[in-house]
Amino acid sequence: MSERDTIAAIATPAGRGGIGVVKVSGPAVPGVAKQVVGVLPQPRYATYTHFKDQDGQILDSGIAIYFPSPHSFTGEDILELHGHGGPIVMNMLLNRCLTCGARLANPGEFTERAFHNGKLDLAQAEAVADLIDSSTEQAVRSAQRSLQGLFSQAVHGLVEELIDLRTYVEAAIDFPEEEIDFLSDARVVRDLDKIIERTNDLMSSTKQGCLLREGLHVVLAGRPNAGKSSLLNALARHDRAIVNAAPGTTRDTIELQIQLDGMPVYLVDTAGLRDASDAVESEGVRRTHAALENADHILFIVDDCESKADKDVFVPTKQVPCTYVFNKIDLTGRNSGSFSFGQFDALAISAKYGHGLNELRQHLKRTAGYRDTDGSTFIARNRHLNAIREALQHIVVGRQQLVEANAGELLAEELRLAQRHFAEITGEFSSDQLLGRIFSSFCIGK
Ligand SMILES: Nc1nc2c(ncn2[C@@H]2O[C@H](COP(=O)(O)OP(=O)(O)OP(=O)(O)O)[C@@H](O)[C@H]2O)c(=O)[nH]1
Ligand SMILES: [Mg+2]
Repeated sequence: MSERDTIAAIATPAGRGGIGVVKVSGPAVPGVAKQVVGVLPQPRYATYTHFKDQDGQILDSGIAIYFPSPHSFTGEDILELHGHGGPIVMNMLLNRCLTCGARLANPGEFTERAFHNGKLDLAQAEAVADLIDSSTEQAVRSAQRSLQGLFSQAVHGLVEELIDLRTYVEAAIDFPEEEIDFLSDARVVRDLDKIIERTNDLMSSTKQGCLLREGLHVVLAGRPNAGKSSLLNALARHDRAIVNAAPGTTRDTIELQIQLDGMPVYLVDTAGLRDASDAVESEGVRRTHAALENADHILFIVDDCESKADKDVFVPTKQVPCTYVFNKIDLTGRNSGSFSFGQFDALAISAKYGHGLNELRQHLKRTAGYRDTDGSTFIARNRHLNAIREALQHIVVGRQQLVEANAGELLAEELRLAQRHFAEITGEFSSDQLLGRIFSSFCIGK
């Protein structure tokens, strides 16, 4: 572990701005401050000062703030130098700090140190990155709640209940002479059922949190000329893709992001599915299939003017929601709205005139399981969802062991494993490999 190193990085984005900040964290901070600023600034006070190079020449002027350990973001001594936000001047200031005993920080290293020093748990550390990367206002608010610890508290609450139950079950196993016949005790099953219910609740809030972070990938596929590009433009409310009466207009996949009440949605327009007439089109069709592989939801667009025989041309190869969208109802006179089409949900719309688009938006939200966010939504990652799923699985199996086989030891073991999965979320039980992967996905200076 190189935790005793002193690290430095530019904390503000690359480019030009009114101010830029170089952040230094670690035991060499007082030394760096004395060399660059001349003195160690008074703790937590904004001190206007000159930043000097090794020859005593002024590099820049700005604000220096010193946060002594342990009351800082990382828990270590931190020095922030707020100078002018130009790329060259910022680099000169950073290099100056590097020659005074700091080394360049790795991606996410400030947050990683905060985690190791107990300032944040893992879910909160991830929320720092998610907050910065948020693409909707609802995602920001939810990331803020995760950062404040709302998600971690929910997980801890469940872990507390698991620990209580484990203590009871393990005591009964260890001291059989006490004659607590816990196996026939209805309390255990009752508690287990309560924990299962609460885990299910947590799972559904976590799913919502994942949607806010990851968004929903919706692929628009269909035959040439069905109106895929028209629908993309209508949903995006701007003229992004070329629309033309000639079939085979779109050849490349076109992706853009919209939001539906705070849920980020990535729309992918694709080349129409048919036997391609040239090499470029056939590459386009290959890309359509690749996009379909990565879809969370497929909208299969059908020209409602086509004869019935031509309509049923698509069956997804993957287990994802697929909705048939019958377009151009302004020409056929069909009413907008939803109905069933074989095993699929279907909607009737006119991309050109906007009929049925609200129903389509609601349908996408509903099938994704997205609720409008309220004051309790937190941001989450697929990693968290998987951990909760695994934990739930162990609890359910443990309950089964108890009810069907009277096997108290096996129940105790399943509860222990469930607890471990919950602990992966907050980082109390996480491998170095996982931690490395998480923090290295941050940017430098975070
Ligand atoms: N009347 C009517 N015409 C539509 C509607 N949607 C699309 N069109 C027309 O249908 C033609 C094809 O539309 P596009 O959006 O380019 O269709 P596409 O599915 O993207 O076609 P390719 O890119 O060639 O696969 C254009 O002339 C559009 O103006 C609709 O709702 N009503
Ligand atoms: Mg098109």
